[in-house]
Amino acid sequence: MVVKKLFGNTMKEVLRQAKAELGEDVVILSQKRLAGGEMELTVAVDPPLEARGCDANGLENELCEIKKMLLSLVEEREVMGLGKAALFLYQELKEKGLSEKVAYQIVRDLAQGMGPEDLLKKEVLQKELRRFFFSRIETTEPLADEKMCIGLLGRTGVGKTTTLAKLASIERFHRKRRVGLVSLDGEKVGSSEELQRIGKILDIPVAIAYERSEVPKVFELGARVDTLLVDTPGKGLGEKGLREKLFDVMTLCPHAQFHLLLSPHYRRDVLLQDLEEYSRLSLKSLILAKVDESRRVGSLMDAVLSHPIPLSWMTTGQDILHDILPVNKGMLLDMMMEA
Ligand SMILES: Nc1nc2c(ncn2[C@@H]2O[C@H](COP(=O)(O)OP(=O)(O)O)[C@@H](O)[C@H]2O)c(=O)[nH]1
Ligand SMILES: [Mg+2]
Repeated sequence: MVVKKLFGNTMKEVLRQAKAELGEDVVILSQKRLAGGEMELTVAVDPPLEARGCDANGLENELCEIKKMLLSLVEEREVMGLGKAALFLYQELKEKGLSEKVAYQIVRDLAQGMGPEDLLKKEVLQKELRRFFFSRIETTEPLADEKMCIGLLGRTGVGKTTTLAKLASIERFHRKRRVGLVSLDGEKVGSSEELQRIGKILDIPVAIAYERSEVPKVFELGARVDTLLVDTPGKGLGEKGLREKLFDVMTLCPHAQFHLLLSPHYRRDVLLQDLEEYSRLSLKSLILAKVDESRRVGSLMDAVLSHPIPLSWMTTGQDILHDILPVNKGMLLDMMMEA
């Protein structure tokens, strides 16, 4: 599901714009008149099948696989056409955990700007690889001075609650803001005790919405703080009405931003599955979690390079006061190539 906000002078005008951009099947999630008189409409629509990649069933799935195989054969032939050095690099990148598709994109990009003999020079190659990474991966700094509502998404165990505690600590102690922690994850055993513990350590209010009906009450906390941090359960948007709870959050906090946590712990197909599941919401950034636990970040970088979502933070340990830092692209590239 794609969620989008549109603006215009009248409801009719915005709706027309929504239908023109997203098709007749748009569902209206919320509408309101802004202080300046403008209308704001939040709508959702399922992306068309072809935009969802190879996730159709049966025969279509098989055709998709065959298409992918053919493409990779064509790519391998083309890499060979770029010379021996390009082929070595292509194979090395694949060994580091990158997919054929991304490895080919990199080699083709590098070979375009370099002579064949340059590809054999280690230093030139490293410099060019760095240039490619720095130009292809965007970063963002989500912490702003205005009121914020930050929701973290991702599978169970990826590090959402710990990362929220780290963000709460930055907001509370470094940026001296009023912080509140709310959770939509009322199911996980011990999750409420864990949140209460975090709330106590950081001296911040904590509230949990077990049911959808409790969301508005719990989000009243937002009025008393500068930064509201939102924890979520980790079994996908379909779990116990999470999607609907998140829609309510978007209505209650129009400035809400969502971030997806990915970790090098997981295989590439799992990372891509999470990206597909959660990018149905509009994601502000990806957070790379637990990069201290595995130096093999190739699959993670492959997933990152396959989606145009910027990166924000990376987390590097269990200490909620220290182990988070803005994404460092150079460090990630070094980790990938040295693994
Ligand atoms: N090594 C390491 N462990 C982490 C990191 N972030 C979280 N953890 C640990 O991973 C486990 C699951 O984290 P948690 O925040 O509960 O995950 P959640 O289920 O997504 O909320 C806990 O034991 C955390 O202490 C990190 O950056 N590095
Ligand atoms: Mg949790």
